[in-house]
Amino acid sequence: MDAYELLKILKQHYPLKEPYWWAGAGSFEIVVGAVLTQQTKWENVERSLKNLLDAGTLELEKIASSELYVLEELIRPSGFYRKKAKVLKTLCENIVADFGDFEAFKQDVDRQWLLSQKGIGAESSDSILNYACFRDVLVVDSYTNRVLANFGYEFESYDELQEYLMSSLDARVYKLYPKDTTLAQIYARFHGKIVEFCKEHLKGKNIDESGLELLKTLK
Ligand code: 39A
Repeated sequence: MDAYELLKILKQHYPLKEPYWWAGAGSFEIVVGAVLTQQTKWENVERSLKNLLDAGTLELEKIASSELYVLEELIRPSGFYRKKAKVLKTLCENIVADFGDFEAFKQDVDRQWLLSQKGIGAESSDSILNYACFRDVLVVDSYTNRVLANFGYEFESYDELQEYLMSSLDARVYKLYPKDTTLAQIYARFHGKIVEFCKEHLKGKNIDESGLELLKTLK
């Protein structure tokens, strides 16, 4: 499948409100969202983020220094809250220890550092790199995997799927966007449009009839 053709179709049907799709792109909130969103619905993440915000805890230093049991209660809506609270607190402690503050983290962090953090996998790492740090990294997830599987494309690993898509989103994509649009932003929007498409059209592992109709020109 040519990801450029997929982007062209999704672009017509899924206009996005936010420039990077994920509200709050560039902020610390993305780091928290990227950890909490694993194995749960986005609506549950939003409830946890609101709890953290209301408690005045949605900041790097606050999470790093908060008591684990307090954090657990605040993020309870997003499930697996004991594990996620520990992962999040440890990640924040390590960001403070290794980078000092969030701005330095945004500038200097790399994928290897993120992947070396306990409980942080490829999807969370790439979400942080793209949506918080504006790096040219495409996030792939189970939605992306399932869309491609519906067209007969199977991949052995996250990295293989990512590499395949990033290489077919070539220089042609810039022509679809205003001149000052960055590649990081195009990747963010592509990922966002796939999520929005899947929320509407993915039924289990399969794309429904109206979804297939939208994508009928793809091979
Ligand atoms: N599954 C998701 C989302 N659904 C989302 N939004 C809606 C805005 N984000 C940011 C991440 N993962």
